[in-house]
Amino acid sequence: MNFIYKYYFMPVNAPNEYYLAEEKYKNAKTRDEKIKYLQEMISLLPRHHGSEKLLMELKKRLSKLKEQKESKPSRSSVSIKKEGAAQICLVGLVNSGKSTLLKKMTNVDVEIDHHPYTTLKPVVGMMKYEDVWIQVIEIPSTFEPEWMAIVRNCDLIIKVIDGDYDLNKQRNELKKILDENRIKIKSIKIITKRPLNLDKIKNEIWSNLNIIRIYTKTQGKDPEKDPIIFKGKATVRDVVKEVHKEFLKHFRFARIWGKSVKFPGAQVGLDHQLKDGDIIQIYA
Ligand SMILES: Nc1nc2c(ncn2[C@@H]2O[C@H](COP(=O)(O)OP(=O)(O)OP(=O)(O)O)[C@@H](O)[C@H]2O)c(=O)[nH]1
Ligand SMILES: [Mg+2]
Repeated sequence: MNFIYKYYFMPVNAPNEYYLAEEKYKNAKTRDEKIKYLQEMISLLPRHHGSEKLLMELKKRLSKLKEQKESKPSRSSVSIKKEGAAQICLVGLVNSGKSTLLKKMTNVDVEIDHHPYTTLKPVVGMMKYEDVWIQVIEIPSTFEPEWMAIVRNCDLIIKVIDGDYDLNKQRNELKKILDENRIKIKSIKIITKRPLNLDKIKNEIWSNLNIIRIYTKTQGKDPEKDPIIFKGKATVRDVVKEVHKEFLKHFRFARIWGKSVKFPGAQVGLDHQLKDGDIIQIYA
């Protein structure tokens, strides 16, 4: 995947060996391997004006890697524990503005810099949407297999497209990367480095997550503040099971207030399909 460098830097006319080393570097699983191939890349890179910037970046990466303690890849380091109502991943080419977007969405303290590859490990933030939290993860643009495993497991991908560069080229590159990693997860696009309407983005994310929030209530009381969260679809049966499995045996009917019924407090059975925001009172 040579495009990352080719795309952002002047052509360096590197020999094929350089790109082979780069490929090995990208596929390297351990820090030692990465260091080895990065050193190879540095030694193979021709020295001229057009390659200065790239050389500097490679050296910066090498010193960062050397500073890092060797950590054995383990399953626990691969997955990030899901928190909140959903997990979404910011996937974009290097320097496209992922960290800046993450900070705007979640206020997390993340390093933002004009140097490429500032983010080398996934960064997690929590974004509030109305009364729920959504976990947002920046995926490093090295697209290493362990990071792509996180993407494969998330609920929605945000393709981060740099508004300063060729949009189509980036879309194609991202599609290629996701295809290569056999990732078929629903995605939306955000173009960065342009005026950003955060509320609009949050609404778009929410509507693509297909999350259903259901608020239970008991007679004469206000609905619970914290909703029960369902993905995709939810019936009264799902809610009853969630509240207490025993209730299923004694279930008589439920009353619903919200979008799934024609009038407030309508009486429904176990198979009734609920909608986001519905309030339910169970009679058992
Ligand atoms: N003017 C402007 N600059 C931006 C915007 N978003 C990002 N940048 C700049 O673009 C550069 C890269 O931003 P980051 O947010 O670090 O990008 P990234 O995709 O996280 O970068 P890596 O982690 O290195 O892949 C920084 O210099 C940012 O200040 C934006 O909306 N407007
Ligand atoms: Mg970043």
